[in-house]
Amino acid sequence: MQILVGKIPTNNLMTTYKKNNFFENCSFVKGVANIEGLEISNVPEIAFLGRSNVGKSTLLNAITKRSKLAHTSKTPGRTQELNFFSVIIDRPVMNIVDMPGYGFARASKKKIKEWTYLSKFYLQNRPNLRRVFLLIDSRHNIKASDKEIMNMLDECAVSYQIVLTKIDKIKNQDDVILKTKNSIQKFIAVHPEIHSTSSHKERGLEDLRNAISSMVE
Ligand SMILES: Nc1nc2c(ncn2[C@@H]2O[C@H](COP(=O)(O)OP(=O)(O)OP(=O)(O)O)[C@@H](O)[C@H]2O)c(=O)[nH]1
Ligand SMILES: [Mg+2]
Repeated sequence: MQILVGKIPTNNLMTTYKKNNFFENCSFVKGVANIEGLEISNVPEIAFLGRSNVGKSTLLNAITKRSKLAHTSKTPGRTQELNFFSVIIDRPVMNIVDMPGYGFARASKKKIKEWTYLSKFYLQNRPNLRRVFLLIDSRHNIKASDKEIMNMLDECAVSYQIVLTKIDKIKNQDDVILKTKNSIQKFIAVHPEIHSTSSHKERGLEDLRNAISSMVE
């Protein structure tokens, strides 16, 4: 599809993009339910990954300041496809992918198998994927299912970074960050810096926006 193909902008263009409220130029492109639906793209891409209900879709809405861009829900298993969004400023400059969550026990075995297959295929075969933002609920720390994903990302050398979510729900933010830092030490492809965010209270969002938009430079 035309919309997903574009050139990497130069630094000067990036300055213009920042002035133009980069993330407000983000729109939905398509949902992909199987590997046949994945299209090759040379536009820098980032993805939001994490356990079901961790707040991926809500975070996308928060950073784009568009409350209805991605569908969110109180119940886990809301996002059921790889949802592609694109920041378009004259031409596509970045793709953002909101992924289905893992660890959702109530979905059918068939559905879980399909999502797992599609997600793994996507993560392992995406040359334009600049970084995966791996969201961790700040109340729950890194679980076995997260570690499984981190090992897989390490094995296929996909760069990823931890984003703590829902920090409005915790009191001991520094302790949680320290604990998380300790638990990621033995992983290889993980970015050492941890983002801590609250979509509801708009905390940590500007740092995350800067980290994401710097990837088009
Ligand atoms: N307190 C609080 N709740 C949040 C925050 N971000 C998301 N939530 C809530 O967490 C729930 C799940 O949010 P979603 O964004 O749908 O989660 P998801 O990771 O996209 O879930 P799946 O699509 O099922 O994988 C919703 O009820 C949100 O309102 C936050 O910063 N603080
Ligand atoms: Mg979602």
